Amino acid sequence: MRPTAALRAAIVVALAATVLSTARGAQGAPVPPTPRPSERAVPALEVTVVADDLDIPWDVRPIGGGRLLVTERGGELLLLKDGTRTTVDLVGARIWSSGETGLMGLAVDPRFTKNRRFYTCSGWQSRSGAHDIRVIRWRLADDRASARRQQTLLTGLPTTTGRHGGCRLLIARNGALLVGTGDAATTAAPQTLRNLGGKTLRLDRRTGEAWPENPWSRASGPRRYVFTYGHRNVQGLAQRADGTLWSVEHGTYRDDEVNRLGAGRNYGWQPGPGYDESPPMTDHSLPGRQWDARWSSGEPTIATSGGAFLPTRGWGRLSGALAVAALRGEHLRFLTFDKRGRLVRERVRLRGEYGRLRAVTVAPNGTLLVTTSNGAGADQLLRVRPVR
Ligand SMILES: [Ca+2]
Ligand SMILES: [Ca+2]
Repeated sequence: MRPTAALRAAIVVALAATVLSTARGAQGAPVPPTPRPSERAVPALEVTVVADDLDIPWDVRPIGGGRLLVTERGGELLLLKDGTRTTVDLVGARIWSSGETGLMGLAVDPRFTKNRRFYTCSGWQSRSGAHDIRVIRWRLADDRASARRQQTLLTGLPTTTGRHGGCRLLIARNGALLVGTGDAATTAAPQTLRNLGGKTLRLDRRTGEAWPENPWSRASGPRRYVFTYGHRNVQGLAQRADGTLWSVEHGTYRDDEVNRLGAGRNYGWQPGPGYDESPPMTDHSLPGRQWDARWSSGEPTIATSGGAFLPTRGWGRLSGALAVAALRGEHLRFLTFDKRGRLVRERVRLRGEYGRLRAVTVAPNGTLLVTTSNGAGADQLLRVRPVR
C-alpha cells in the first residue's frame, strides 16, 4: 500500500530541510512561512508535495486564488486547489499524444482574472487524420469545469512520430507569446525559415499574428513568426529580470544548451542527412554566424527541460539564478549568469531525490513549482522554497 500524500510530504520535508518548518504537508495546504535565508548565504531547500498520482505533468501555472492549472502529456488538463483535483474538459479538443508529444506547454494570460484566458501548445489530430502541433487560446468557464476554444493561434508546427515536439510557452513582460519548438527529428526544419520547427516563435496572443518586432514580421509564410532559429528541441523558456529571453534545450548525446536569445539569431543546429545527429549542437561551419550557448552540459547530456529565473531577492546566493529541471540528470540545476550573460556559477540540488524533473515555474510568492516526470501515474508536483 502506498503511503498517503500527507505522510510522504512529511517525510520529504524532514529529509529536505535542516530547519524543520511547521508544515503539515497536507496536499496544497498553506504552509507557514519559514525563515528566509540571508542574501549572502547559500540556502537549504525545503520541498513539499503539492500533489501526487499525476501522470507526466508537463507544465504548471498558477491562476490565482491558490489554484493551479497542470497539463498532463497524455491529454488531461487538471485544476488543483487545496489538495483537491478536478479535470477541466477542453471542449472539442482533439489532442494528439505520441511519444514526446501531447498536451504540453501552458501559459496563463496576465489579465486572467478578467478574461479567464489561457494558452496551450499540444499535438492535434485533424478529422482527416493528419496531425500537427498547434497553439490555442482557451477561456475557462466560470465554474472551472470546462474550457472553450476561443482561437487557434498557430498551426503547422511540424511533428512526425512525436519525437522533439518542443512546445514550451512563455508570455513575456511586453505581452508577446513565445513558443519554443522542436525540429520534429527532421533535417529540414532547424535551418530554414520556411518551417516552424527548431525555432523560437513570437506572436500576438490576442490575434495569432506575428509579433510586429519579429525580424521578418513583414514577410509572408512561416518566417514572420520566427524570433530565433537553429534549435533542436526547445523545452524551456525564461525571461530574466533585465528583460532578456533565454531558452533551454535538449542536446544530442552531448551538449544540452541554455541560450540567451537575440532576434534573428541562428543557434547552429543542423543534423545531417537521414537525421544524422553527429554534427555539433552549434555548428560554426554553417553559413553565416552561429551563436554559442551560455551554458552547455558537455557529454553526457542531462536532458535539461523547463527553466525559470528565480526572484532577484529571497533566495540567498541563488537569487536571480536560472533554475533548470533535468530529466535524465534527475536534479535541479541553478545557473548564475552575470549582467552580460556569462555563466559565473552552477549548483546542483535534489539529485536523485525525486527522479526526473520537467517543469519549473515561479509562483507569485517566489517559491518554485516543479513537476516530476517518472510516469506510471506516480508523478508529483513539488513546491521548493529556500530556508536558512
Ligand atoms: Ca546551439
Ligand atoms: Ca558559420
